[in-house]
Amino acid sequence: TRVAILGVPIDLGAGRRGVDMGPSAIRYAGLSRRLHDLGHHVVDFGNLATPMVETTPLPPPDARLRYLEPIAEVCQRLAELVSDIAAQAMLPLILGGDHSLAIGSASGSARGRRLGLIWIDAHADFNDETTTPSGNIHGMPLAVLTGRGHLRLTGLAGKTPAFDPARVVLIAVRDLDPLEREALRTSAITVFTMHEIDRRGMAAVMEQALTIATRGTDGFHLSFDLDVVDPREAPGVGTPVSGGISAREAHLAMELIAESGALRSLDIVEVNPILDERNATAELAVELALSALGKRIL
Ligand code: DIR
Ligand code: MN
Ligand code: MN
Ligand code: MN
Repeated sequence: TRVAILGVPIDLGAGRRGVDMGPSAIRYAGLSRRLHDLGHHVVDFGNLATPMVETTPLPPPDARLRYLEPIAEVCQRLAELVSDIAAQAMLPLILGGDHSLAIGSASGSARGRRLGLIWIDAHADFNDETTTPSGNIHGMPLAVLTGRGHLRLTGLAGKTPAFDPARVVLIAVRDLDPLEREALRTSAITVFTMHEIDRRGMAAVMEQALTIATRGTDGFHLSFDLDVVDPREAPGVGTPVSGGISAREAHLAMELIAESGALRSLDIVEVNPILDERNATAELAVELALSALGKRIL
């Protein structure tokens, strides 16, 4: 496969600083070389230009969509680029950065084709400006991509919603805000919480998830938030939540995704080097990307 790496060093969507350094940490952990050794043709497009907190006007303290304009502008450019990359038959691999960037990457990948969406995250990222307790846009991308949110964000795929909720699956969620939870319960998104994973196992959950994301679609986009992994194994994330999946379960999910042959684009997001332990979380991110792109033990 021809893999196009693209970094998005943004942290305006998160409540804590530091995920803007994620793309560097993941590259430093050897992403490009190891994908090449796996047999892929790798092109690194470098980083998208992104504004930083220090040079961006502060949003009002009660803002419900913090940094909307700069985030919308970044996501618009990102959507164009991802769409162009996909049109050249390359697989976009987007490195974050906070999860707000998925509004751009997933929208761009869904332009001109019908994709499913697999969202692997401790959180649902299903808030909008009326349900958010934080105002942070990284808590909103899944809502935006299924058609709920600010108009500056919902139209980037050239269609709204960018993804049909019936072809969207959320996996390993364990931390929901009260109003976000109600919105999720009434949506057509399929949700496999930690409860379903504990009960049925990752393999059975992924098998069903892949069926949902691929039925009648041209493949799917994967958005992987490192905070889905238990903080004991992935400490370098901005919003750790205990009781997560193990690194092995995460690998199994990625291996089954690779086996499906239907992965069209992926995000690896929310790696925070400031909070990490000797780059362990970035190294895990690389290992997981390799599994998603076909690495096998034997
Ligand atoms: C929370 C946190 N639900 C919010 N979301 C995070 O601010 O909306 N997503 N951390 O990854
Ligand atoms: Mn080569
Ligand atoms: Mn997330
Ligand atoms: Mn998360």
